[in-house]
Amino acid sequence: MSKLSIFNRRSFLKTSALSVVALSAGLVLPKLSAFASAAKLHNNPLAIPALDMGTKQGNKTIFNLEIQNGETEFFKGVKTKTRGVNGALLGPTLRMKNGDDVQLNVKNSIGETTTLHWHGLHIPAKYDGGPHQPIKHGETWSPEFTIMQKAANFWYHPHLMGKTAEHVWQGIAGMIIVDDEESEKLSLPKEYGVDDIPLVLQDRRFFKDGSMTYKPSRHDIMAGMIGDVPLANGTIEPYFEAKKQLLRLRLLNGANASIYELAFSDNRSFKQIATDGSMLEKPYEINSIILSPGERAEIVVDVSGGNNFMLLSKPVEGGGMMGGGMGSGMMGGSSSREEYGIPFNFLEIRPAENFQKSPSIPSKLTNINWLDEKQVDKERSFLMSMQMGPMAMLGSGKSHTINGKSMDMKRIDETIKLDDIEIWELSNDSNFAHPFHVHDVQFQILSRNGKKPHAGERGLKDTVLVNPNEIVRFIAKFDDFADEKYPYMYHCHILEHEDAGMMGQFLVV
Ligand SMILES: [Cu+2]
Repeated sequence: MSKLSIFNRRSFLKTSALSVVALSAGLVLPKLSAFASAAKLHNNPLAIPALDMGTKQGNKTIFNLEIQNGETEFFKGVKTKTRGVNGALLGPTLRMKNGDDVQLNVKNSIGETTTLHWHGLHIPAKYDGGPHQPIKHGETWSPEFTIMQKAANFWYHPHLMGKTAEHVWQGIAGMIIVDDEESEKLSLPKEYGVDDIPLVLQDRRFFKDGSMTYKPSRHDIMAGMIGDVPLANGTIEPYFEAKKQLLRLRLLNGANASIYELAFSDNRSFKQIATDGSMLEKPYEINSIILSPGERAEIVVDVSGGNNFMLLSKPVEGGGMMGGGMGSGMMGGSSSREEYGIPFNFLEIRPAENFQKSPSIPSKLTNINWLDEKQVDKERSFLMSMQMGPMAMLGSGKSHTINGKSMDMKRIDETIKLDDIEIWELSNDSNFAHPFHVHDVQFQILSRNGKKPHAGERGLKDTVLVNPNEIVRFIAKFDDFADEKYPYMYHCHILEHEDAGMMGQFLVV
C-alpha cells in the first residue's frame, strides 16, 4: 500500500462534511498551544458504548455477545465496512462485580473463525479466549468463571493466531468495568455516560472510498499499523458536553500499534486514579500520561475554566525508526502523524454553562497487597527482539521474537508452578518500544532500569511498555488456576508484532 493510496487527512477534512462548520467559521486544525478558546472544533457527539450489566439467572450473570459484520458511517454519507460486538462497531461496556459468577455466550457471525479474549482477567486458561479457544463462524462459545479482580477496567478483543491485528482493526473490542465493595463506596464520579465515561482510543487509516481494509505493508509489520485518523469510541472528531465539574475518564489504548501521550490542549493537570488492574492507592496529579496498546488508566479531570478543551495525544517527537533516529525512543514509526506534526485530537470536552459542582475525590483509594521479593520462587527473563535487515524475511519465524523464538502454538515456552511468586525481567534489544502483556496475572512493577517506577505505575498492571535498551522487572503470583493442557500467552501488544511471532505461552501446573 503506497502512501498515496492512504486517505490524506488534511485533504479529506477539507471535503468532509464533518469539518464544513469549522472551516466556514474560519477555524483551522488546532495546534497544541493554540486551543485555549471556547471554539467548537468537533461536530460529532461522542458515542457512549451501551452498558451491559448482564442478566441474572440463578447465581449466574449471563452476557450474550454476538460478533458481527456491519457498516459504520464514520464520514457523513460514506458507509465503511466494520465489525463489532452486538453492533456494527466496537461493543458494549460489560459491567461486573468482584465475586460475580459470569457466563459469556459469545456467538461468532462474521463468516470466519475468531476468538474473544478477556484482557486482564484472572481466569482459567481454557476460558481465556486466546489462540487455543477459536470460535468458528456460526458457533457459540460459553466460558464461565468467577470475577476475581480489584475494581478496574479490562477489555475484550479477538486473539486468533495470526489474525488478532486484523480483527481488532476491523472494530472488534469493548471494555469491561469491574466494581468491588471498596470502589462502590468511594466518592468518585460514577454516573455512566454523564460524568463517568469509557474511552476506547484508537486510530485508523481510510482509503479514498472510505474503506479501512486491513492491508499492512512490510513497514507496517515492522512499525505496527498506525493510522492518521484518531477515534474515540469509534467516533471521528467527537465532542462531549460535561454536565458536572469532575469528569472521570476510563482510558483504554485500543490501538493496534500507536503509543499515546495523552494530555489536554490547555495543559491542565488531572488526577490518575487507576492503572490496568486496580485503583492507585492514592490519586496522582499529572499533566500527561503515556498509554501503550493494551494499557488502561482512569483519570479525573476538573472541567472548570470556562473554555472548551481537547483530550489529545501529543505530536510524535523524534520520529519513527524507519526514518532514522528514534528520538526519545518512545514512539515507533508513525509516518502519518510526523508528516503533519499535529496532535491527535481525540475528544473535545465542552463544559456545560451551568455544570454541577462535584465533591472532591478521596485522597485514599485502595490498599494493594504488595508482594515481597523475599518470597520469590523463581526468576525468568524475556528478551524482545526484531530482525530488521533485508535478510529478515517476514514469516521466516525470525523477524519478531521473544528469547530468540517466534510463537509456536505447539510449543510450551515456560512452565510455572501453581502458587509460585515469580519475578520476570523484560528487556528489549530492538529499536522499537514494545508493550509486554501477560495473561492470567496482575503484576507489580518493581523497577525500570533499576529505578522504582513512577507513582502512576504503582498499581496492578498486566501490560507494561518496555523501551529500547530498557530493563523492566515485575513480580506476580500465579495462583488459583492450574491446567496441564491449556496455556496462557505473553506477548507484545503491538498487534502486528504479536501476529508476526512476538508471543510465547506458559502453563501453570
Ligand atoms: Cu512489539
